[in-house]
Amino acid sequence: KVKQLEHRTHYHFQPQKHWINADPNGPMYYNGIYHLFYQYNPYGAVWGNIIWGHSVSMDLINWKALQPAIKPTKPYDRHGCWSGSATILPGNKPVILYTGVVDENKTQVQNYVLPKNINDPYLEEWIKPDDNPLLVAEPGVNRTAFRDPTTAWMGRDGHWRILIGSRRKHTGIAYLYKSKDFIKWVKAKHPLHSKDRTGNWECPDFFPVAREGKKGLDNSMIEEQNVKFVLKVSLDTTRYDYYTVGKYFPEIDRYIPDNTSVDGWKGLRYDYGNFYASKSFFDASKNRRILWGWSNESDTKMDDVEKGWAGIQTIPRRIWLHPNGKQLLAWPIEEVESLRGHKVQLRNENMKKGDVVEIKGITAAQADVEVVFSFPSLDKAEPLHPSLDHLDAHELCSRKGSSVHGGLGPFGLLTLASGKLEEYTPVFVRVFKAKNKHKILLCSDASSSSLKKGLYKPSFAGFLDVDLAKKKLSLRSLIDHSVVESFGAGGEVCITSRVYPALAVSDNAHLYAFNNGSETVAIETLDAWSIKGPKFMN
Ligand code: DQQ
Repeated sequence: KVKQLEHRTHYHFQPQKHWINADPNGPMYYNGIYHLFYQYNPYGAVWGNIIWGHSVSMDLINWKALQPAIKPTKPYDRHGCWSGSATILPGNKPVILYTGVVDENKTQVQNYVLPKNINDPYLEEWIKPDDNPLLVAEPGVNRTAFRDPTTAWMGRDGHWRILIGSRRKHTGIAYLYKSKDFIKWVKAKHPLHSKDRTGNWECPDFFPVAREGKKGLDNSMIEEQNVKFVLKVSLDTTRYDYYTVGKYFPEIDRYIPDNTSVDGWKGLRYDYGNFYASKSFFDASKNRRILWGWSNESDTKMDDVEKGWAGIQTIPRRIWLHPNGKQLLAWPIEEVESLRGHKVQLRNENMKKGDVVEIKGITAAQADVEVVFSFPSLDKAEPLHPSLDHLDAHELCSRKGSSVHGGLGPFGLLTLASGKLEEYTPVFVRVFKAKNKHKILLCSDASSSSLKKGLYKPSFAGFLDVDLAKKKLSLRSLIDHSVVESFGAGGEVCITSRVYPALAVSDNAHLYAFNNGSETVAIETLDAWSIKGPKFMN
């Protein structure tokens, strides 16, 4: 019981018990209500027996749990109701496409469900029309890697289009299917996109983004002026979501990533930490695009079983195109601020090398912290030794952790820390002088997060591409018992860590700011709030 409670999150979405691989399924806003469906095992805290759990909300923060929306009942989904998406058809009619698993070999087909009663504000019951399955893998398509239909978009020709994730040998593929009536689907001659040596593509997501501003766009707004496109895929071998920003050519139904977007393993990430099988949707009530992601556990299966639950959803994030046009920015939806309670703040506090400043007066295990650090110059940034120059951010972070002294940094926050710093999850910045410009590392390092053995404690990290002319860097962290979700430089790099401290739990958790670099760093502004638990009604 104690175990169940001490690491359970209080304001992140999770069902009362058992497993979710959240794969946010079919998120949508419909007639004033947000719907979230998720991959759920109703019998235990490990993956299996997958059905669609269903919850509804007016604000994406307080949730009401409903009965499961889709369960295996038919020959075409008897072995599992896997991931899928919602589309709102003309006439304001929602429809859900999902993957059904038909046999023990995991043969996959695509099915659809419709609300039983369109006037039920919660859309609680869903029916499976008789013309299912809609789509089976034709010869040449790998039927055990044929899943996760996207939200549909409509082309100029009035035909709907969807993507289905797949692979051919080691090439990841997003197959394109077209339909005039949403029932009869035909595979297009070419996939929308594919990439060799990426393996199976799960949960593809494809959507337009405005070139300027934060406004989100409906998936069918392909003809808008000044629009770019984003294609995200999930790579299952490493539980890794990457995306590219590019151009969609509707006449030939092809997508080509910009040359500033790397396609494949070195691609851009929505989040460099525990974040997988994400999906976005267009929120027509606030004209924004919202991203959900599943944050899996980092402790052992045995721990999950003992806790009685596994898997959470990250806080929904608004996403939009960075003014540089090369990547997305992501920021926790504004509604999370309604949970902010008691606040403390610091202003213009200098931290010399070795200083650790406690942020007292808030519930450090359940908090929201926003901080702007500033520094007088970049001169002390340590040169990046040529032998380290080729390392990716993750590797660099594991070698240059928060306690390894530097020049400009490491500085940042010590989250979920025990009173004597036996445990802490540092979220920090370290600036290196590289060949032509500075390399700015943002790190969320779980390696010191717990005294417990056997946990997965990765040093997650990404590089920030910010202009340091102003000599400032900002950071925000949402802390919730076993999760730390961090946003560097206004959401350029996001990192979610799942951690399970032995000492730094509940009231024994502390929050500090620190500097281990020889350059003095100022906490220009720091605002931290205790976060109240929203309502999760079962
Ligand atoms: N999870 C689902 C699949 C999807 C995978 C099965 C991604 O549909 O490909 O639970 O986590």
